[in-house]
Amino acid sequence: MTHRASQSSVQFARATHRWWRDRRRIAVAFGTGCVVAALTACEPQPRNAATSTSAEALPDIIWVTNAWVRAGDSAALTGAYATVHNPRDSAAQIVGARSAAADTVELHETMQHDGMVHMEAQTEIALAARDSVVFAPGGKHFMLRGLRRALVEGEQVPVQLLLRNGDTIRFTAAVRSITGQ
Ligand SMILES: [Cu+2]
Repeated sequence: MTHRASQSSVQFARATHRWWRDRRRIAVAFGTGCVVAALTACEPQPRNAATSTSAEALPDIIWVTNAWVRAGDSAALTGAYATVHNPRDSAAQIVGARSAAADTVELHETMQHDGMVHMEAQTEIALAARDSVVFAPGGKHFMLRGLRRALVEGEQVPVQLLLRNGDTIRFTAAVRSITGQ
């Protein structure tokens, strides 16, 4: 009985030692990861030079991924969403948007004040240098007012973003169901 007990306590001690050793290794690996991440964030990047062959990802072109618009009835209002990437070394500003599918497109942000959710129109949305801005339900979005016709799931809707410097960013947004699926 005594012998067994001491054996298991030796095993426990070994296991604990192993755990500490592994934990130190994990800590070291994690520390290295942080340094790499920090460097990546601070250093100017070669901007997709060698890794990307996509025309959309060429340096100095603001581009859009994951663009979609929520299905809606004619004359109704609906939201469009996307991720806008700015690979430039300087900031840019979205100052407007338009679409052939709607009378007007506004820049909106969903906000919470005193537990109440509401949307605020924005005159400008900043795109920091070498950064991306996500437009998503519950956050920044493009509000399409006065749909010229019903938007049905599976369709593509053209959208243009207007930048303060006069540039226009064109993309198409896929119509998704009301639930966004
Ligand atoms: Cu809105």
